[in-house]
Amino acid sequence: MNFKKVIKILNTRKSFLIASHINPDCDALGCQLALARVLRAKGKKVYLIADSVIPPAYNFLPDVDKIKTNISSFKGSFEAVLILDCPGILRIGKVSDLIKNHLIVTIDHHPGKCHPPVNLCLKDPKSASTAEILYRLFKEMKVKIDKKTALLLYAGIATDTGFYKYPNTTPEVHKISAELIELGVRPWQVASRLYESESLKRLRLLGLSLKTLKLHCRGKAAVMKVLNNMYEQTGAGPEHTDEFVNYPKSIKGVELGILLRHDKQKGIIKASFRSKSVINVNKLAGIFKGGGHYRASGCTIRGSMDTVERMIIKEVKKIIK
Ligand SMILES: [Mn+2]
Repeated sequence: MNFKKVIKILNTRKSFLIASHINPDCDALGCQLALARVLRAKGKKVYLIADSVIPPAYNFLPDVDKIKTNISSFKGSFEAVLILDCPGILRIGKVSDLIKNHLIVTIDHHPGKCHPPVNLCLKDPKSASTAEILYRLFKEMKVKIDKKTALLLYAGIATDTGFYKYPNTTPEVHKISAELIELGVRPWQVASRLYESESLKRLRLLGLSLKTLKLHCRGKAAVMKVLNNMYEQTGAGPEHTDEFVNYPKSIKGVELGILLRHDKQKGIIKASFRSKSVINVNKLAGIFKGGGHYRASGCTIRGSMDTVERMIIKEVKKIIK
């Protein structure tokens, strides 16, 4: 990876807008916040923005409440845009309206090309998380990583590797994590905030959703659904469905886990795909103009739940013969 051009932009420009993908995960948010801390320490002006509700599970990330989510009321001028954990403008929602005619840099670990227009694309699909790329960038910049920045990077690395259990977990991932722990991160605290801080309404939503589990393709694919009436019954929302997709994937013999959920936007179904090993779900999501990684991807499809399910299963049957 060539960090030089990115470092030059970070050093010479004075103000930045930092964005990430819609429906942000811990890597996306952790990276936005970590880079903002480092730039602010260098005396730069930084705006953080996201066109999404921030999942309440990530409230423990330092300064996550400083990320502005009201795009239409955003006022601020900046010299460069940094898009993190995302290949470019097609995945950042309405933030794309704010950045026309700006210098755009993307830093990402998803496979495939950056979405134009982008002036500089720093990509490393071999990195398990964007936080891992940022860690290397900070080293290259000779930044002294403080405890809060260490926590933000650790949160991204730990969650994007499924807490060190997905196939992207390399020795390098452990070495970087070890250093972040030496800098003061408490792994159990992060795990506890993420996995032992469930809200009752989220668990009730999960309970209803689990009842919809259905196997396809001789047990090799599993579909789980979250419907509007379940949100109504439990008081939970789409922002509480993070990680639900791991349940269909967790069934023995299932190679492909699928989560279909109603969204706040009417007539839209959000689909998430997870592959245990051999199925490339980045390709599957691509059929529906979505994307992601080899083993984790998603897309948004217009239509009723039944129609969308049929469309997806039709494609899945072509993949799992
Ligand atoms: Mn990521």
